[in-house]
Amino acid sequence: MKKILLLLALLSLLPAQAGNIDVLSVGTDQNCDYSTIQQAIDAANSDYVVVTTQKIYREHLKVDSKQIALIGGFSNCQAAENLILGETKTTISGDLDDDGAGDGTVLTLTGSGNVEIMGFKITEGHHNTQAGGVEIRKSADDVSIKNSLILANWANSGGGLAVRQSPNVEVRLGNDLFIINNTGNLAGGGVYCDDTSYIYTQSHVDNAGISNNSTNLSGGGVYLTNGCHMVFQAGRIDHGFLDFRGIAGNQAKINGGGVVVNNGAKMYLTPPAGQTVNVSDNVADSDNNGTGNGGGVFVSGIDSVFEATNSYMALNSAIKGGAAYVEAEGRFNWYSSAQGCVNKDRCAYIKENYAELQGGGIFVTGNNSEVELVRAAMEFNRADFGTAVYVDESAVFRMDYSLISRNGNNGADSFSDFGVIQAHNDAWLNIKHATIADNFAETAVFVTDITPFSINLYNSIVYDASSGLVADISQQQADDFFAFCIMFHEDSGLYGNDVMVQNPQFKNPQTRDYSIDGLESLAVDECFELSAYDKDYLGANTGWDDPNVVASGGGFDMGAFESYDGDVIFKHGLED
Ligand SMILES: [Ca+2]
Ligand SMILES: [Ca+2]
Ligand SMILES: [Ca+2]
Repeated sequence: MKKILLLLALLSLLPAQAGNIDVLSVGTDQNCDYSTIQQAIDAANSDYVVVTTQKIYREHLKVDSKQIALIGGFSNCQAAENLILGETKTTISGDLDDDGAGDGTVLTLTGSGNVEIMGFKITEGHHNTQAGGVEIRKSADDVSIKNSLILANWANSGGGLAVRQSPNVEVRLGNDLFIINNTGNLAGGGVYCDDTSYIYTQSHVDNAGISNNSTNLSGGGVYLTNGCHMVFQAGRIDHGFLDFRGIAGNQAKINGGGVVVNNGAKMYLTPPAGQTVNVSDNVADSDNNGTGNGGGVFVSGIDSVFEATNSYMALNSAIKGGAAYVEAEGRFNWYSSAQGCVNKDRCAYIKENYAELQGGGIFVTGNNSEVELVRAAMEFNRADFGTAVYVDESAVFRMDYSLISRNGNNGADSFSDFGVIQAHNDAWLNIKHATIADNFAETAVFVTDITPFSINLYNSIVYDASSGLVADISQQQADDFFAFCIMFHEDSGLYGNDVMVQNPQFKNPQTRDYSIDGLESLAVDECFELSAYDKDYLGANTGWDDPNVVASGGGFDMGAFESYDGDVIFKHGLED
């Protein structure tokens, strides 16, 4: 044992009581204080327990009302007592008898006291009523876990990590924490949280992931319920092989391949500038029996919220809602701040998601269920019905300054691609400053059936002849399709007022640049202010009154992009 003067910035949770911190070492050489981690924990209080990599520790650790730092990764006890970290992590296995089957939870944290964990591989935990890897049931104080791997654990709920009965407890996920290949039999393969706790990655964290976890029911990666809050800020935009950042490659046999947000829980993706969070390659209905919605995210229940800024959802799949499924008064908000984007042209991006039935990108259903997209892009999504979006049963779909293009592929492969956006059964669509172009849907852009619906389309461009008609509605239903200040590719359905059939003069549709050529386009300055948002798709101020254009409107351009092409003097001053 060694007493140290604690001026090290290695850890942050423990108070700096200079000279009062004991360092209790665990390992197999003659300098070690203990041979098991639990012995050191039992002896410690407001101390460091430092563990060597000299063996695999087969223990079910319990930390009850102790304030400690648990640090692995030291090559021997001398290095450990001097806090000189080695290259590898210390393995703690929940398989006590080494027969290949876990026998309990690897690490259980209860009571009060801050606990900080780093430098471990936590594996082979197995428990029916707790997490397999790390179970947190704390009455007070917080937990920090970083530079660790929670790998291949099993539980009924929370295979890797579970936070239960821990009101107001904060669980910080630090850099280099990966929760991978865990199984939750009933819910939450990677992470399960069911109280008013807070799980979050800190703002500097760019290397962390909850990936390749699975469940036999719902929430392959993450299952949040009963008011739990989670913030995740790490990820990637590319698809590197064996890159486990973000929330990727998780599977659920039923709902929420990546994430379930249930019963008043909330999940926020808030990457710092220059980063993104990916929810990608997740699968609902992984057993292919036709039941399983929300490939990336499943949101259900009053006050349940999933909100993402500058994030990236790709290659998720499900029966309904390839990227996201929202029901039972849940909310799904998908925003771009148009600042600090990894890819400014596609900053908040829902791309290449697949639904076997409805809503290739998004499916939303039920009274008071709501989806809002702001400065978002949806491209290359596929489904049988609603290649991009399907809105059902009185749900609300809002969209401002967003782009929907290239969804569908004319019914090729195994997807029918009927309609870009489908609205049914009192669905309510409120779309302002959309640019909907060059999709490859069948029948029409907007598809509905004989049930009531309300489609409100303002200040937008729908230039999408490759999807057929604008809408497949009867003359009677045309009253439910209200359009104002719109440029269409055709107007056979008499869709509303101040509607023109014109080529919007996109700058370069071949490269998917759907901003308008402001010197040629009749979409410039045609509209009055109707959106609550004052920045366009790329973050430019909206409503710029081009002095060269004498239009009937109020300076607001149709579509997702405000043009400054007519501003010869200041043209370049408005870009970044
Ligand atoms: Ca065993
Ligand atoms: Ca299934
Ligand atoms: Ca304008």
